[in-house]
Amino acid sequence: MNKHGKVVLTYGTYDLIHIGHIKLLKRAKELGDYLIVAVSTDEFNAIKGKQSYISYEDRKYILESIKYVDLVIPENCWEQKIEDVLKYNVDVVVMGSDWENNPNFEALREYCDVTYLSRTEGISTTKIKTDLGAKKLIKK
Ligand code: C2G
Repeated sequence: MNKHGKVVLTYGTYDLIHIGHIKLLKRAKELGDYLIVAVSTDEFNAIKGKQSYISYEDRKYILESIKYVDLVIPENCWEQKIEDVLKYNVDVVVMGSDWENNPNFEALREYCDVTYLSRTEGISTTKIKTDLGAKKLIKK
């Protein structure tokens, strides 16, 4: 808890923000009063084997513009999660169901609740990139 009430924390890359991200953030906020998003830095994305199209600074700016989001912090590594939970007095960590039972999140149950929410089907940053790439090929 913090002065705003129940604190929710979630992690992600949030590249090319889409409806799946927004629905996750909306439902995460509904679980508490204050939503913190730890957004992957470009360097951490490289560790995750991902390269985002939108820079960290711009992904942070976009997330800060979303009405469900109260604070955006950097996600620099896998290991920072316990520190984040303690530092921000987090009550619940929320992730999409593709992370269900992942040890990185299950380990947090000693410190806070952990909840997985269903992923929004039919949309992903990878699908957007693939579909746009394919369309470009067809146009030629
Ligand atoms: N998500 C969703 N529905 C989708 C796509 C994504 O609910 N169609 C959720 C994911 O489950 C995740 C969040 O939106 O909880 C952000 O997704 P990504 O940006 O793809 O995040 P990811 O690369 O999974 O990074 O330490 C954990 C990682 O940083 C998570």
